[in-house]
Amino acid sequence: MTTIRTFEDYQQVYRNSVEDPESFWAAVAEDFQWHRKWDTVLEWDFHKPEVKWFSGGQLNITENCLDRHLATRGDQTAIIWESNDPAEESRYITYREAYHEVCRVANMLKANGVEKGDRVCIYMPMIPETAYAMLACARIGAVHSVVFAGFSSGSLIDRINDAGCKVVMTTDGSYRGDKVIQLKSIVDEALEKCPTVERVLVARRTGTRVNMKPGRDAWWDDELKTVSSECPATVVDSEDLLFILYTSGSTGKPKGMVHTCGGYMVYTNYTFRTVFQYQEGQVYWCTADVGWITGHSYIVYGPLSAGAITLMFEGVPSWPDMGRFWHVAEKHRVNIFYTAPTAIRSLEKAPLSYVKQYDLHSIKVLGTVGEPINEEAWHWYHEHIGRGQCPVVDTWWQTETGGFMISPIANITKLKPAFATLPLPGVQPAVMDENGKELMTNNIEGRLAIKFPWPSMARTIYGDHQRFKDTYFSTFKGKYFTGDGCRRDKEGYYRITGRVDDIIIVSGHNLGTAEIESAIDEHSAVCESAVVGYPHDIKGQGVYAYVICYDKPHEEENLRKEIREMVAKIIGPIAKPDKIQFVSGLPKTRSGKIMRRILRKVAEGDTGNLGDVTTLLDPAVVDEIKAGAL
Ligand code: 7RM
Repeated sequence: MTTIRTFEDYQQVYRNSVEDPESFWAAVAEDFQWHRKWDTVLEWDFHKPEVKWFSGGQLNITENCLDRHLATRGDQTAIIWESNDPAEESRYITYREAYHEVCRVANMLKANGVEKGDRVCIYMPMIPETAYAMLACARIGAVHSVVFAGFSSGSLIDRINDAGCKVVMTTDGSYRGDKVIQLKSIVDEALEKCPTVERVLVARRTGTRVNMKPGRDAWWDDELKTVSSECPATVVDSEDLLFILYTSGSTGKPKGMVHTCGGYMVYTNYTFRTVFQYQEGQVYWCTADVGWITGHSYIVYGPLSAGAITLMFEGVPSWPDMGRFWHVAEKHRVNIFYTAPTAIRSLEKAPLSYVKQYDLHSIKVLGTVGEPINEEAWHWYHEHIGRGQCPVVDTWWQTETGGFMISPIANITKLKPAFATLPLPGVQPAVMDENGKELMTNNIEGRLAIKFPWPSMARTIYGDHQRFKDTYFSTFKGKYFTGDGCRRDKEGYYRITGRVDDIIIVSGHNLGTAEIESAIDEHSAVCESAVVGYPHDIKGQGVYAYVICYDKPHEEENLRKEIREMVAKIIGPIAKPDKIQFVSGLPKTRSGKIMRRILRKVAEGDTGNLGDVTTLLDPAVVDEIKAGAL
């Protein structure tokens, strides 16, 4: 049994998955099209580390995402596309259309010399062609490396060169709110320093004038004119590479996380269906960009392999106004809505009328991902978007894990605001203390590790297996180290407290920044906060809080006092912020994660060299923060 419909099912399935992981995952994997069944379900050695799932199995993931749906739901919508511009017509692409489009793009790649194993960089906006590009690579056994189209040419250079990409797929330009971004010229600039790239395929989106380098660059629509709309899938091995996706490390160059075909397919499909309890015909919307792992696993591969209707949105939540998400949700009668806490907090800041003017009754399930969600934002989301009636699945996972690891199961497992709650089937978490010992009881706090492999875990860092080992498998012997801190409460529910480098030790007490932030955010005047530690003569570390208010505070000292009391009440006096700086914004990366490194430096009084700030969404906030440092 692998399907979960009740809490008892969950307990039973979870128990089976831990007692006999191989039988469990073999049963899940039965539900896919394989050209050849696997010889072994799992081979692993966490010391090397080496992990192989469904070894000997042969498949093509796109046959599972497309071909197999043609008979059953060929005329059903696969992708709903909503433009950046609310006036532009939406697109509804059926499974059959998607199938032919992917075949055409796959043939275009072949015609341009791409072969099995070649790396292809995809630097494109949120348009259906981007999903086709990913699937087209997979169709012919090429390895895609999607680079978020908000990254600059410098980041693009590093990623193209690290992967040794042969081809770049891009567009003339992209839309983002009221701005047009010249994507092709960013590519041109980058390619001066990318010797491995032989071809650039350019799709039209904005009609922006671009330079086409003869012999290197070709227009996508011209290329497509001459290709067939059928392309037999290249049969690959389970452990062949599906994609590389770069994620920033705390130091050094970005890490190219490697995901392979069989395990990734099985896991993203199973977790998508299980966590959201997806029902045939429902409209599912994940607001992430395909440039992040969330877009890979839960816009493209998970939903399409499950035969779902997946909505792809090109725009931003704040344009033309702060009601855009809710407008789109109403327009397409979205049933499952999945977004990030950072988006929730920014939309919560806008007047409630932006929500109230739309009918959101179609929404049945809500989800979040990306960072710990504070309780206050959780409640706002639950009450105002979910009408108090929809479960909020707080999905904890990572680029490295490929899919959901710890998460509620919609309408089946219990919710606890700010908790990712319980491990999914096959996931065996361990909470470790400072000495590397596993804490075996409940009501404890420590570092989160995973002690058994799961099918979609990253297999290596591209070109640097040693770094993979050092980063993830050296902290705790024989376990995967997540880099996150967590608490396991009396009932065994997990709350992720943030990256462990975000743990503050105040007078010997470990405090997770996320928990303090959550408490601060409970104050009605506070919209968002970020907490870091700084050296403190007596306590070792003190608590420094950066706080954004809905309105500029009149009585700063009073408000500081109230915030301190709030934290004392919720967590305890030990966690009271020593310093509170009011700010208008926080230094965030483009995927919405706060760059605490910068905040830490400012709190330490070291504002000289803040390191690389080029990946920030809005580098200007840094100056304001420096100027107001306490
Ligand atoms: C999917 C994604 C991974 C890091 C991870 C955590 C944080 C993600 C949650 C979360 C608390 C969550 N991949 N994180 N989801 N923290 N609750 N539900 O975000 O590679 O970009 O980031 O994000 O710190 O280690 S990621």
